[in-house]
Amino acid sequence: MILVNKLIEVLKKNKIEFFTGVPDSILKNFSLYLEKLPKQMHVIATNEGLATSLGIGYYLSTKKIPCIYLQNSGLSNAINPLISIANKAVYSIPLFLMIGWRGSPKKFDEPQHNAKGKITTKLLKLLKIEYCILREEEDLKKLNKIIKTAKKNQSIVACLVEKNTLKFGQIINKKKEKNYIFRHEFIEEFLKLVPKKSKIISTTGFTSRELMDLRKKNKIKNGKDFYMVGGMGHSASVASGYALHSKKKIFCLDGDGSILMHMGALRTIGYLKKKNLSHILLNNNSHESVGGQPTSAFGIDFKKLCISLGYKNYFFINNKKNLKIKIKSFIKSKGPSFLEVKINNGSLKNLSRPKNLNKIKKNFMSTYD
Ligand SMILES: Cc1ncc(C[n+]2csc(CCOP(=O)(O)OP(=O)(O)O)c2C)c(N)n1
Repeated sequence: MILVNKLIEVLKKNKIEFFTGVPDSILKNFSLYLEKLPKQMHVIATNEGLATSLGIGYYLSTKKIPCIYLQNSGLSNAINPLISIANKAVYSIPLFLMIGWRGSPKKFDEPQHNAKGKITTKLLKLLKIEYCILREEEDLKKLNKIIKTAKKNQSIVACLVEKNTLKFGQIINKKKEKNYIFRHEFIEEFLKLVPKKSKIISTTGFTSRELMDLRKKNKIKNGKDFYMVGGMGHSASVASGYALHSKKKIFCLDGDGSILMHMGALRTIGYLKKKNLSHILLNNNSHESVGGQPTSAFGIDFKKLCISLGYKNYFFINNKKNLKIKIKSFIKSKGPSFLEVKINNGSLKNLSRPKNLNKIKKNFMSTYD
């Protein structure tokens, strides 16, 4: 166990004062510390490649090393600027990466995390990124050493953090929620109304888990689901690829963190103009599945955005009033249609996790009787 304050002490001593990244559940106690910092010192980025690039820009203007934090799944988003800009053989820009190590071989995790966890150290080696593993306070000495290496060699270094390593001393009281609908209330009603032969592709985190459990609980056979347990930000593109070659009605259940991560996907949907594609944004302005850290979705006018990108219709729900009627008219509309649902933070308890992924894929791809 490592107290976040002790970790911060090491970073401060090394003049690391700027933080940017995408939140991760392993690093959520670190995020609690970062929440207090002003925008100039901490930016929650929409994807890990952008975080890396923000860090590169910060170095170019200040000559100081930035801290870029991410889940190891996001290392793939970061690889392009890491290898093609910051790498020693290119511009040799010193960066410090703090990586939440899901699927570390020492910890039990889900299939998608195990796949990435196993190759994370290999990837770092391949990228020639020196790293240390943080498990105990003693390991902070190694951290101090590799940051000094980054400075001296103008290189990229990283530390890997396993589950349940970082502890935060204070108790944080979360702000009171607005009076919107809950994600599960919307999904439950939507599932009851979804046409029999339709397909649903749902985003990473609580959305997929709630969809799976609510389908089971209510024994709903209408529609078949594909849970995007990994590949955050790509559910809308998977849905577009499906819609392009199918006549079936296809729904994408998305999150605001996820939509922001690869927002270009919205333009592809608007450009392709598939009538059978309907896109639902469950907007809680936060990364709820990894600790509730804010996204930057607040203030976006999704109506103007989607219509200008080529969607045909925009629908809006923020409470339970006329819920059925609103969902029905969204389902009936000719796409591409966009439905923004403003939701409170708050999820069902004891959610199960999609496990038999091959079976889920086969069921999703199977035809209807
Ligand atoms: C590439 C990548 N980066 C980070 C994560 C960690 N992660 C899992 S779910 C999630 C939050 C998703 O936020 P949002 O789409 O708004 O859905 P919510 O959790 O609020 O339901 C994050 C950051 C991930 N799985 N993949």
